[in-house]
Amino acid sequence: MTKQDFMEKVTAKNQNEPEFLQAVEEVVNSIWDVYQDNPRFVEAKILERLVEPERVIMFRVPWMDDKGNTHVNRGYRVEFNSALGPYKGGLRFHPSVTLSILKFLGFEQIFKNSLTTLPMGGGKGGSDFDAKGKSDAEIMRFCQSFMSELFRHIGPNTDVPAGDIGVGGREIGFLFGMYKKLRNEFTGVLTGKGLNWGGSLIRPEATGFGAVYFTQEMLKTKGETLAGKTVAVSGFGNVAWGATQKINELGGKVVTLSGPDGYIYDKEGISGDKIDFMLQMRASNNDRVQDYADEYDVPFYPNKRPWEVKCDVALPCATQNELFEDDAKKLVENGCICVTEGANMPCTPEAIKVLQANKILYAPGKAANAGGVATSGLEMSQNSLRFNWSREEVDEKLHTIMKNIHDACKKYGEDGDYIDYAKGANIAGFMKVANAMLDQGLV
Ligand code: NDP
Ligand code: 2IT
Repeated sequence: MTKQDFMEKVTAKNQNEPEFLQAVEEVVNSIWDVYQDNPRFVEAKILERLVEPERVIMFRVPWMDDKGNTHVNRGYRVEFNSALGPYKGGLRFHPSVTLSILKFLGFEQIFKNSLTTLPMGGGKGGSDFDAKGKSDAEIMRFCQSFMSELFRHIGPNTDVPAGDIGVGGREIGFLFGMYKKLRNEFTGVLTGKGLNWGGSLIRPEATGFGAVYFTQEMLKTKGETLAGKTVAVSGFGNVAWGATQKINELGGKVVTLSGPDGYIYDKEGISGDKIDFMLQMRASNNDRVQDYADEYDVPFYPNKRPWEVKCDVALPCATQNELFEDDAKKLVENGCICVTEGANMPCTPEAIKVLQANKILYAPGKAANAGGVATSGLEMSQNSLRFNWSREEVDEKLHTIMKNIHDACKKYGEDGDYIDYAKGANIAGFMKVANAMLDQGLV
């Protein structure tokens, strides 16, 4: 079968799932040659099996608002692949959530989790719930209703959800409380838990820290560091917050943040109290980055993306498909040398082509943002040990994992004087999962 035949079959089977097909195509393009070079994989139809989730759970989530009105949302959990360990991956609560988006995220998670070297399979879940304007009590009732179905399908050795867009510490708390009540069990069934009830130090910062550690490793290959560099960040949520902290620590300057409403430009740099203000914006559920411009009297550009700003490094940390071909061209024109994906699949395939053709350092999310799930893996280990590591211990383990992911991508992606990190990440992630699937027979 040719690559085109394969993609045609997957497309026919998964119509109306553009994000999922985008993620599959990207992986298939990278691994096709390696796949063909391993007849054992081809005979066992590893790729055909890999693109089919092991299980998809879809359920009704009814809840009542503060005024007594009834609402119904749709809940999902995509248990994609358990060759390397229990299904592991976040929950996303956002009105844009569809099965296609959760399948793309679950599919990416398989390779990402494989790259961490920790024993975790791939999964993702969530709901089309819109937290905008909701009270804490409404969010709690929604989370409780969501868990009153999900609890049947998860467990510390089965499937371990965590946060993603719209799901942070508060939501994990409400979800955990309901799981514990229904199962009468205090276990490590979710990660991103509060520090005094089983959470790990550094987990909130981990995705952003990890993306910056990965950036440091990439810059090192060019004899560069983050000191004195201007960085454009998108989003203003959990990942953007962690990344902004670490960039400041390493002497870089973050000049932008963005939301669905536009972006802000702070030429003095986002540091100190301004980083804490990001937490306030995230918790306010009002979907606006403009609040930052109002608070600090800096320019706000409505309905625009931050990639038109002159920067050395760009860190998309908001959502999928938020950096397009034209944005990539602008970044190149403005002298940007490195693009690190903090979000999952933020660059479109056309944008990636532009970055790679111009030999810009480019790191795909499944490698660069793996620090979040890696630290979730460390949280699971601590829960099993019934013991907590110190901040320094977790940070050091995270840092080592990110360096190792960088080196694994380099090993499989090095091509002359350019490292194709996307290809490297896909091949390194795939090989482990494919071999594990072969070992475990036709299941
Ligand atoms: P948060 O909910 O904390 O923040 C998400 C940010 O992106 C918010 O600023 C949000 O604004 C914005 N956003 C969401 N949708 C859109 C949109 N359609 N257009 C523009 N902006 C948007 O989520 P996280 O920081 O956790 O997640 C950000 C990205 O990082 C996602 O791609 C996620 O999958 C990825 N990621 C997260 C990890 C984690 O551990 N949390 C780990 C690895 C990757 P608003 O909410 O107001 O819409
Ligand atoms: O996309 C991701 O890797 C996450 N949202 C984190 C998943 C996790 O299980 O910590």
